Amino acid sequence: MDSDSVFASVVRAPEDPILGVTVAYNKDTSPNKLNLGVGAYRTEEGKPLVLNVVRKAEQHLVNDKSQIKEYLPIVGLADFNKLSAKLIFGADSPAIQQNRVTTVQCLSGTGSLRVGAEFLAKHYHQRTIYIPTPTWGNHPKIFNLAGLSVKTYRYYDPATRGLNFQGLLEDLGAAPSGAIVLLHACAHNPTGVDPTLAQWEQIRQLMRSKGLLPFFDSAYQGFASGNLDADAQPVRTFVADGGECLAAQSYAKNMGLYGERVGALSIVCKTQDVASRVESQLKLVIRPMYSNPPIHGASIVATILKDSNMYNEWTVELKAMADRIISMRQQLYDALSAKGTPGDWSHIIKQIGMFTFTGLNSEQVAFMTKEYHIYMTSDGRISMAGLSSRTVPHLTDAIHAAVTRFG
Ligand code: PGU
Repeated sequence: MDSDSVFASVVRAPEDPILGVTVAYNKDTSPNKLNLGVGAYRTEEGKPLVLNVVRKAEQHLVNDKSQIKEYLPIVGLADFNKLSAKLIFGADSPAIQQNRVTTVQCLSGTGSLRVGAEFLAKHYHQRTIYIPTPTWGNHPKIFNLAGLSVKTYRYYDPATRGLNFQGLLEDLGAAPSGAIVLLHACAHNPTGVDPTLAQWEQIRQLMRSKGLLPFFDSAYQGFASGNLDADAQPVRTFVADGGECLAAQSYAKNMGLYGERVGALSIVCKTQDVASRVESQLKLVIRPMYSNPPIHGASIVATILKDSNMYNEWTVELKAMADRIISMRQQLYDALSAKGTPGDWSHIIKQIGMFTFTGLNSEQVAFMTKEYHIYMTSDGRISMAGLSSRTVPHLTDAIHAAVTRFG
């Protein structure tokens, strides 16, 4: 009997709005089903992709008898941390040369955000964080649980399907001095809308003049433009001014290491001494949470980043993924145009990164899932990486029917 259980009063929680889409997709028996929910890269054949360079690095690790499975230090693999900081801040970053960056290996992007948030909740004087509307659905949950108070700033304008730059400046301008501001480093999720470099510069000036603390979430470096340096440019301009910031990096997308949970948190400080004290406290955050991070994924990343041949091979494979996504945008846009689907769909080719924020409403999404077996998040976001030339016509038919029916 249920009532005999000490957990009888536990109520069923809803599925996660993003990962739950995959759960529903897996239950669907239709041969035409299509998962455009989770942001995970698929090939033209619709299959998950393990990069060749990752296979090569793994082979290299298997053959290397000096590789052991001991515990890593609390902060993770030293090489991985150094190389990760170089990847995001640039090889010639003065902040790195001056040893005022501390980097700790964390459990992918999510874990890096969580460790950073816990550190800020404990040691930073302003416990308010501003996140964009909309943003990745896990952001408010991560920051709330860590004990930060979450507020929002305007970001997306549904009317233009572009950036609400004026609203953003007003909201950050009205934020209390010292507040933390979560910024998507590139390829904003879910909107696919990024500020231009000139707008970034204005954001930087405003934030520095008010002493707002930037916390970058870099989950898509290389996925926006296909170029790792170009995608890191916004972060680098904030570091170049000598100010402080945090950055959470994920290798889930750009190395296809989703399930390896490999990422890094860097905190750029004013001086080497502050950085080393900050690191000592990060260890106290990590130790009771998961003690120390796993070794395999970080070893793959370090192997690739430190070998110039493998690094170059990676950039080629990364560019190919980014290019395939860009070509999917064009194909979907062309197909909707050819079909005469009502509405302006030019945002599909203007937005960047993994996602298109289609503007389809939850009723239209539910219709597409029920009638066409197309799975996506209810906010109308589709993962362009889940699409292929073969499935563009099916998606086009579904969007056309949804828009015509519930226009
Ligand atoms: N930050 C942003 C902006 C993200 O979009 C994601 C992943 C993460 C961090 C965390 O990624 P890690 O896997 O922890 O490195 N968002 C994807 C993946 C599914 C999910 O929600 O975790 C998405 O589909 O939005």
